[in-house]
Amino acid sequence: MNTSNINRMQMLQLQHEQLIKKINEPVEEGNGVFVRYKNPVLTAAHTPLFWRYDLNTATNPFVMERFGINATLNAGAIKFNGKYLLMVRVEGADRKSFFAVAESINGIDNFSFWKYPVQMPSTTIPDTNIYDMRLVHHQDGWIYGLFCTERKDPTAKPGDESSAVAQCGIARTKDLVAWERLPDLITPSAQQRNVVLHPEFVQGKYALYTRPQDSFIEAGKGGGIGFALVDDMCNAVANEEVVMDARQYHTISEMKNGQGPAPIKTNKGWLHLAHGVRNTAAGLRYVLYLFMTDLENLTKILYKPAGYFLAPEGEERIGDVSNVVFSNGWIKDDDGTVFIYYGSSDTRMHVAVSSVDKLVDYVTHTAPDGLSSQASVQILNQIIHHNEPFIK
Ligand code: M1P
Repeated sequence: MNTSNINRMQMLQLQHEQLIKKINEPVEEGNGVFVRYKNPVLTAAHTPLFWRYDLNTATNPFVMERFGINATLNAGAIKFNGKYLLMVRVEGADRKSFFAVAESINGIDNFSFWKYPVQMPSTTIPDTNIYDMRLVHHQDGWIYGLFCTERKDPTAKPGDESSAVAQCGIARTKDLVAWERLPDLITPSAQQRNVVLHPEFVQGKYALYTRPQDSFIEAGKGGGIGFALVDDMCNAVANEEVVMDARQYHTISEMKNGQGPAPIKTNKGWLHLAHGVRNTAAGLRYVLYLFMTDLENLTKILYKPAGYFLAPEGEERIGDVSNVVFSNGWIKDDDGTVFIYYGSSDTRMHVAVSSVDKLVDYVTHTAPDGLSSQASVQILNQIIHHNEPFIK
């Protein structure tokens, strides 16, 4: 061990501390609906050095990484014991994802990881990859984590090493440390991803937002965001899935869509955050959108503004899977502030801040998609006409 390697370790530790403690700043220019924050709240470089390096310079004389972290993305979120907690999808250099909790006292910066990642038990069929957890503190008292469990397709032909099956894994906890794994959700669909538990009982049952899909990537006949009821989360079987937010031609979600985090209850309705996917010559483009459903009839959409609410911008546009924003976590504070956590391009995590009042104003006062160029011009003309007395 020479002095330059001791210096390198000290330098890494200093840089890591500076990164974690970096103060985040709001980006002032915006659309008035939310405020983005300048720095990502989490990147691969935020993961602890004691995960990535052997800190013992006697056994790591070259101060090399021993475990590579590729990305920190698509985090579930919850306020727990007064702290803002992210259940982060951490992806190793080996392409396997796992969950780890990072906490902050203000929700916008200073996120630091708990010492150990989540040791998620498996079912009788071991998971190959787990990701994108939605955390929900349910009315029944448990905190549930619903996530995608991915396994090799047992029907894959010899030589096919990429066909996979996605299903909804379910686990519950009281402390986010010890997890009880429950059997995977069973639905009428071949595969599932983006399944989210509604926080309240509905007709005495557990309610789920689903995303039926024909295959691992393609939603196919799976027409959009579904809704299903199950009797028991310890043996979750949905016999029927109703598509409540259908995909539509020439919209931001013509290829796919999926529920984001669990909806937020407001006095006007349930506020939903979701992602929509469309195809382009440059590949799939993932954006976020909002909609609101009826407080009693959960599958009835009351408001759905046209187009996206938040789309990739600047560095968000580039990463492992470029042109993607994806959210599966938001936190509503008692004062109505809403922290929207989103992953960009399957690489890093960001926060945008808004409020229940602003989001409700946005969903209730933005026109729905008229589904044609002519309809868009009509909507624009109405706005211009309304503004006539104020135009200088
Ligand atoms: O790569 C973009 C996203 O792709 C999947 O989402 P969906 O099933 O809606 O296409 C997920 O793997 C998600 O994690 C990822 O961000």
